[in-house]
Order: sequence, then C-alpha cells, then structure tokens
Amino acid sequence: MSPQASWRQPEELSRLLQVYLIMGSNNCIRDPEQVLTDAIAGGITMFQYREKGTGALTGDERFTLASRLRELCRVSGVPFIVNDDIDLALALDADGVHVGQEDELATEVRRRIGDDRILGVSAYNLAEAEAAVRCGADYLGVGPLYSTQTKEDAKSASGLAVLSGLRESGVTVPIVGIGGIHAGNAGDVVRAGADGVSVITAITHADNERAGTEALRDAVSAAQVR
Ligand code: TZP
Ligand code: MG
Repeated sequence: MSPQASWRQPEELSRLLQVYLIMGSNNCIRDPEQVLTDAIAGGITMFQYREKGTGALTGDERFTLASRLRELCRVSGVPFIVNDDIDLALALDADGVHVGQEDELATEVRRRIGDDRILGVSAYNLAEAEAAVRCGADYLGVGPLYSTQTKEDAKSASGLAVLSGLRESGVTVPIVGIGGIHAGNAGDVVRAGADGVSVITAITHADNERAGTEALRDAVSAAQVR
C-alpha cells in the first residue's frame, strides 16, 4: 500500500487531522515557506495549500509557491492537500484534495484523484455531512464553528453543537473543526466530537509559529485523553 493510501484509513486520518494548518501566501505575515517550515517544526500533522481571496497569487507564482510548499511537506512526511484545484493537486502529486459544497461534486473529484489520495469535504450541517460521506469523503471539515475574519464568504458561526449532533446522528468519519480556533478553544472542539482542529490565523499570525503550533498540539492531546 502506498503511504497515501494508508493515510486514507480512518484511524490514521484521525491522527493526521489533529493539527491541520491551512494557508496561502495572503494569510502569511512572514515568508510562507518559513511559516510552513516553523509550523512543521512545531508538529503540524497535515497541511492544506489554499490560495484564495484578496491578494491571492495566480499563474506561475502560485504554481511555484505550491511546488515549494509541497516539497517541504514531502521531505517531512506531512500530508500535502490542495484546496479546490484538482489539476494543481494532480500536477504536484498531492496527497489529497479538499473541496467545499460549491465545488466540483465529491463523486467526480474522487473519480479524478483515484483511490489513493485523501478527499476532504466541507460540511456545515448533518445533511451536507451525510451527502459528503455518500460521495466518498474520507474526512469532513466542519465549520465555521466560531466567527472568523479569514474567509471572506464564511457562513455564520455554528457553535460546537453541530459536532456533537453529527456524532449523535451516527457520523463516524474523521472530522476536523474549522473557523476561529486557537489554543484556548481547541480542546473544546475535540471534546465536542472532532478528531482535530484546522487553523489559519492561530498559526500564520502567531508571534512564533512553532510555539503557536505546539500550543495547539498540547491542547488537542490533552483533550483526547479521556
Ligand atoms: N472555512 C471555514 S472558516 C475558514 C475556512 C477556510 C477560515 C478559518 O480561518 P481561521 O483564521 O482559522 O479562523
Ligand atoms: Mg472550496
């Protein structure tokens, strides 16, 4: 089994979702390669390249940055996921893709990326979560749980009840929470039913990205000791 294929196993994915950094160049104050290097040193378990919104890179600049970040992930064994862009994911031999509800249908994405790559799908409620699982999602990104300034078109914050609701309704796939998460609330997210937390600002705007990552890891690990 290729490393990518084993990463799709639910127990493995649950571990990989613990501290999931998402970013593009416009989320970073410092150089994105340096930010990712420090976040890897701090112990991120998965990375998503998401180049979106005001000031996002396009064309060759976007491809070049994506390739460099992909390489940093490859050498450190951190799964590299691409947001939305299946062509970019395939060109970079990414370990997976993450799509929203508005993007290409998850069944079509699965067909294009094959059986070895991770497929993540965003879900805001139970109906979206169940549809995503039926379409072949390996994990769900659920949120925004708390209010966030980072996503320009973000829905209103759902609160944590959506997570416990999904678990009570029998959704068993790995779940990562998203939206407004930081070291101070990450434990609550995990206790409500998530396997881990995905963050942009909590790492990219931390005074020290490595320390910021370590604080998230500690908060998630402490909440997983039940
Ligand atoms: N999807 C829902 S909220 C969000 C995305 C991409 C942004 C999360 O960013 P932050 O800075 O961690 O709140
Ligand atoms: Mg999307």
